[in-house]
Amino acid sequence: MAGPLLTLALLAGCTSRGNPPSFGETAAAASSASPSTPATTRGVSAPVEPPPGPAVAGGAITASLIPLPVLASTDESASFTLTAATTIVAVPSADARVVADDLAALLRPATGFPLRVVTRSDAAAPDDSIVLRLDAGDPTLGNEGYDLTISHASVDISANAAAGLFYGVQTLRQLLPASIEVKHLVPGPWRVVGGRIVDYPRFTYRGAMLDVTRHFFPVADVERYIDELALDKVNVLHLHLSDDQGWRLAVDGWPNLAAHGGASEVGSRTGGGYYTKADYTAIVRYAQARFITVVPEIDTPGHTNAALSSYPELNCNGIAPPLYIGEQVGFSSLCVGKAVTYKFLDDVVSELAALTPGPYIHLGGDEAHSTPASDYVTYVQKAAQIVAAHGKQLMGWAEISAAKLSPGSVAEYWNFNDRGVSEQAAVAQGVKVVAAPANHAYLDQKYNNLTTLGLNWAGYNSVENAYAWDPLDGGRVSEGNLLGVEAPLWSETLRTLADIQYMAWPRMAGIAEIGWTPQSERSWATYAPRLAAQAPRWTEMGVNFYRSPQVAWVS
Ligand code: TNX
Repeated sequence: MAGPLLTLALLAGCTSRGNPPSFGETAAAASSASPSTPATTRGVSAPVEPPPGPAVAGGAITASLIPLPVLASTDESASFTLTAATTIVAVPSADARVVADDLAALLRPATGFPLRVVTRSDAAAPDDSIVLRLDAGDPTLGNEGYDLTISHASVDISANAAAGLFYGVQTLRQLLPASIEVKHLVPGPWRVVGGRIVDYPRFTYRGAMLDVTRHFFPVADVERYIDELALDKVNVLHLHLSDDQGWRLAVDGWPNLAAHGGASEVGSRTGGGYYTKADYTAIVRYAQARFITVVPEIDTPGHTNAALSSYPELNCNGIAPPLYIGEQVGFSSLCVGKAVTYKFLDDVVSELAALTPGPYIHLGGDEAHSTPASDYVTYVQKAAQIVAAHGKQLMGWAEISAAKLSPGSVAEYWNFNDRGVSEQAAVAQGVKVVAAPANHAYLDQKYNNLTTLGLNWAGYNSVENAYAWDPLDGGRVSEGNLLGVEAPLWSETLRTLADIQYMAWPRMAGIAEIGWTPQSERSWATYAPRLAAQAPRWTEMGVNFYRSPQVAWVS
């Protein structure tokens, strides 16, 4: 199959994202889209009359896409229309079949089409089909890349691995009319503009963090957020499962953590909640089905009031503090000198590791202002050994790089006020960084002075500000030092799914694009219109996004 050089040759006519003038072409093509675009046919199908108004989100294939693909070419003379006779073909493996079945399930409610799914061993695309092939054979695509061709006769997506097929499907989804997202029958036509996309991510870690401690969110809310994240090719959900205000996961060996420590949240000693092991497993599986890896966080040695309140022996003074429902940080610490601290940690990590298929266990490590500095280093090194003993890699907030870390560890950089010191301490010992600087990536920071939800200690974080930054941090770190990016959503002020959505969207889409699209190809000027095009889709999906005045939203 096509190797990298052949791929480049095949794409000679493509719009290269490496060529800035091509954005001019893209914009021109987008603005030339009109309702009078001729109806197209393919195979033996009869001509389909376009409805009044644009049938596709814009002329250029990239007009409605987030993240922006690496390479894209538009062929407006060759659109594909989904019909009642369209077949979805998986070639050749069970992995492709799973993605094909999911695609059919996604497309059936709005179209009302049967969309038969078949598995074939040969790569030929029958007319009127969407073909998902696990035979790309192109190493440049990696495990997450895909090669998508849309012609009159078929939509053809090939990839090296199922994740790539899934991302090709998310792109196809964004190319279809927004009403494909609704769960009841709506009139088509279901047309996608012709062309080709060859695409793969910049970073392997493209994360969202959700704080379920300051306020607790039930499984169904987390699953809705996962659905929304998957559309933008986010592949990590970091769950912040413990903090001063609440402990959110049942642990068999330490039942009081959830029973007592799970009862509080900000503003309430009788609210809160926690995930049973079955709940947590349901979230992990739901995410996995969308190629999202869950990274669980048990925040230690600080941010532990809920644990100390549940088991006073973890406190140096042996006294249980009351449950905490305020918003302060930095006042609690596990007792670093006590053996029981490591018995506790070992039990928690053991159970968590058994429930978590992903490689990372995040042990927090932020803002441990009540832990003496030397104790902090001792603690992190012991905690790292515990994580390793359970077959996982340690992840922590970048403060952990004050300790000696093993190479597979990951430091999450949030504190932009330290001017890169904590991330460089990680890099200096060969540890990779996930960039989550609070002044750009924090989704809990207010958009502006009119935002009623959220905090603003890191400054206002407008939609443009959350997009227009480079995770290389002005050259403090190099591309190779970064595992990826993440957007944390802290929940001191957030109580409902609608609150989560309002703070996450549209900014999360920008972080997703930073994680996927090469830095050189990104600009606010070309991003803003594509972001604007998400409005109808998010509306159909029921996403309560913030209609920032920085964006000329498509109505
Ligand atoms: C800082 S950033 C925290 C959280 C708060 C957040 C609020 C970090 C690692 N810790 O405990 O929730 O600010 O924005």
